[in-house]
Amino acid sequence: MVSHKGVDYAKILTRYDIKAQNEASPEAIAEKMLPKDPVLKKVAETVVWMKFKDVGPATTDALKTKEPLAIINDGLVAGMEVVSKLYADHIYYLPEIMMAAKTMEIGIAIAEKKIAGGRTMKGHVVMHVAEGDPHDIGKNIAKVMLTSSGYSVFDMGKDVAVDDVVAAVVKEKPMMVTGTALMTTTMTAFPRAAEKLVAKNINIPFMSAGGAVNRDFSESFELGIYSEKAPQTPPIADKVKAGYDWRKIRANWDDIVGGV
Ligand code: B12
Repeated sequence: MVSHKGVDYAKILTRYDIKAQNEASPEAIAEKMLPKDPVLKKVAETVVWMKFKDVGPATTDALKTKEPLAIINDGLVAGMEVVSKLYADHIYYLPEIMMAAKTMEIGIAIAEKKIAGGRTMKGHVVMHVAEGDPHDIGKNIAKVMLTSSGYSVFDMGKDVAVDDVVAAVVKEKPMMVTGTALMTTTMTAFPRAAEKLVAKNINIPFMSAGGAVNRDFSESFELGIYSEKAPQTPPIADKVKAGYDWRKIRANWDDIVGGV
């Protein structure tokens, strides 16, 4: 009879499928991506696990030791980045995305209130999401960044028709207009809107942003400038305020956003 004595089964039987499954579990993916700071991690986790009852207390607690913008960028948005990864990996689907986004928005609304206000406004910006595009989370974050840096914002929301954008720019007379597109089918609205502005002799920078666009596209039409991440918006706006036109922003883009 064959003896099994002394056999180390761990060296023979390795269930690679289970190992791979464990490494690709939502918990393991989140653990790799979540912030290391325990306070911010707690905030981010409420977004990842869609705990909309916990996000308020976690954000309020974090506000005792952290700056509101750090909580937004490094906590709430960091959590949403994990959610985007889980979606890309087909672990999360649209309902989870919606609930996570809602959770993040509750946290942002609480943190936003603690951003020092009451300053004189540096300038006015019109913001919108491209016609046909419902993705407004990034735009809302960029709006928080701009308002907290002292800019007033006319927020046109999502799925905004090109002609409405042009009409708002004519009426609001902003120093800059921003457009967000996360869908490749909607980004072509930006050159169309910019062309209509040029035809009206309006010469303000048109910042195009969002996952569907890149710097090459954003600089392919007159007025167009690029912003890759929401936190890059205030430094660019500061240069517009300082008198840089869209050509000068393009030429100095790397220096302006450097490190952000
Ligand atoms: C959340 C989400 C949704 C939500 C949107 C909720 C909302 N209120 O925004 C819902 C569920 C509604 C949705 C719907 C759809 N979605 Co969707 N969605 C996403 C998802 C998972 C995350 C986007 C997100 O909010 N990320 C978090 C934010 C913080 O990131 P962000 O937007 O990229 O913003 C960052 C930068 O881009 C930048 N930024 C963004 N905007 C701005 C603005 C300014 C001014 C500045 C400076 C910077 C800036 O700063 C931010 C970071 O700092 C993406 C996948 C992904 N990985 O991006 C798909 C994605 C965008 N969706 C996609 C699609 C196809 C759809 C649907 C068509 C799906 C369907 N078949 O029904 C529908 C739209 C239907 C319609 N026409 O109405 C595709 C788009 C593909 C493409 N390239 O065209 C994506 C890429 C998923 C995929 N991989 O296929 N979606």
